[in-house]
Amino acid sequence: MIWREDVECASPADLKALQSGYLKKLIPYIYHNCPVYKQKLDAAGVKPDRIKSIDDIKRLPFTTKEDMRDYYPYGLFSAPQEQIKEIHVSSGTTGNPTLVGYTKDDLKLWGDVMARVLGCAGAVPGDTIQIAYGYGLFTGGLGFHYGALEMGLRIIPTSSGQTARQLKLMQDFKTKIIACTPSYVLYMAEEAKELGVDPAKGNWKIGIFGAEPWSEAMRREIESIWNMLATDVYGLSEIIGPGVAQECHHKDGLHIFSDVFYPEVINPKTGEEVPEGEDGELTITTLTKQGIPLIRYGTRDVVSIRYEKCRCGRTSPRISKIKGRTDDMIVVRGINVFPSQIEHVLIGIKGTQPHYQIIVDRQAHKLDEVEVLVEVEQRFFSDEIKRLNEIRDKIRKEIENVLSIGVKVTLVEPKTIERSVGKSKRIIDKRAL
Ligand code: DLL
Repeated sequence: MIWREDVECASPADLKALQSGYLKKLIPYIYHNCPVYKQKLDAAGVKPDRIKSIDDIKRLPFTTKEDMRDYYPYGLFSAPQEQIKEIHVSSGTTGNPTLVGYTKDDLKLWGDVMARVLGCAGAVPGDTIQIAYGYGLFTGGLGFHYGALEMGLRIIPTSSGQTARQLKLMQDFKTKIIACTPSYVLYMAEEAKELGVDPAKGNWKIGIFGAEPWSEAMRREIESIWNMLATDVYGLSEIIGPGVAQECHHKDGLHIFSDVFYPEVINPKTGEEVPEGEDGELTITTLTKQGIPLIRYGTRDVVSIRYEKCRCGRTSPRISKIKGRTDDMIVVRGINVFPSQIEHVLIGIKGTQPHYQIIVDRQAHKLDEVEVLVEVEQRFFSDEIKRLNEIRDKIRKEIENVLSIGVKVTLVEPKTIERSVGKSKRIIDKRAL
């Protein structure tokens, strides 16, 4: 079933007319309601009433992750606070988290685009979906929930974790669609086998996996173990959460809902659009959001884009799988981790050195593991072992507090971690992503 066939299969000219109409309304709206954007647009010499077509987007200034942090909490909002009905946050680099707020209409939009995600993956009204993305401040659980409500699915809102129970509910309620991170579904398979459940035999047919990078090899593995179609879903909190792009059953690029999230692929060095098919930073303008609309937001996700029509009939542009990041963020078990967050913790702990390394690994079908090597002053090694353990536990607790995931901390003597002349190598990612 094709959800919103009218826009997803629209001719390029009709799509452009729709986008142009939205942009013409958006720019005066943010200019008059958000002082930060007024200043940015004035500085770029943009007169809101001169915006006539989507092509004028090239004259607009970019919005960055730093802007989100610098104007925290409400600086980038265009709607008054009393109209904000829901708030989500995701981890920022240091200090302030990234905050997003939704008006009632934004929540409706979220439900709509998520219903389109579900439709694109092959769901039809009446299907049963198990939502094993985390519910809470993370946008995964509730985003899928709103979309499933909008489409009329039967929802099993398990959230993440409690794997044995997930597996039981999947069997008892004949789950057809499973939504979670790709690493979690592989982990579930392992647990299933231990519990004597054959993951290849069940009612499940479609998986909607995202929130972290995964490879074609991982897709093949998931599809053969679970005997289901494994599709990729992309999104980020700043834009809306999940609901920005989704693969159809051809699995040949993620359809980006460009009627509402206008994509450009930009060379970060020049600020110019790269030619079709070449890699660059995915940059998105939210054409219809009200609470915190963003113009030309640099996602820092590296993709390429194609505009040709898909075999499924959709004309919406397709982005590649996420090929990397323009910054040093890594995603571990669906959680965004910046090395600077760990650095921040270490700076606050006496006796540690600012030399550390993060090792991320994934044993077959196990969840990602993070080990942080930290150099501590030599004197700790001549002290009692108790002191060494105390400082190790303190570091571990503080890092876990900031990152919200379990880590292993290993203390090492000064000068153990390799020094580099240029950019230091903070992360060793051993996962085959
Ligand atoms: O991860 C939203 C989401 C929830 C997407 C559930 C899909 C499913 P954030 O926590 O703000 O939001 O993290 C966004 O995660 O900029 C990417 O770097 C990464 N990411 C998200 N989806 C994918 C994907 C949610 N399919 C950041 N492939 C993004 C690779 C992804 N990376």
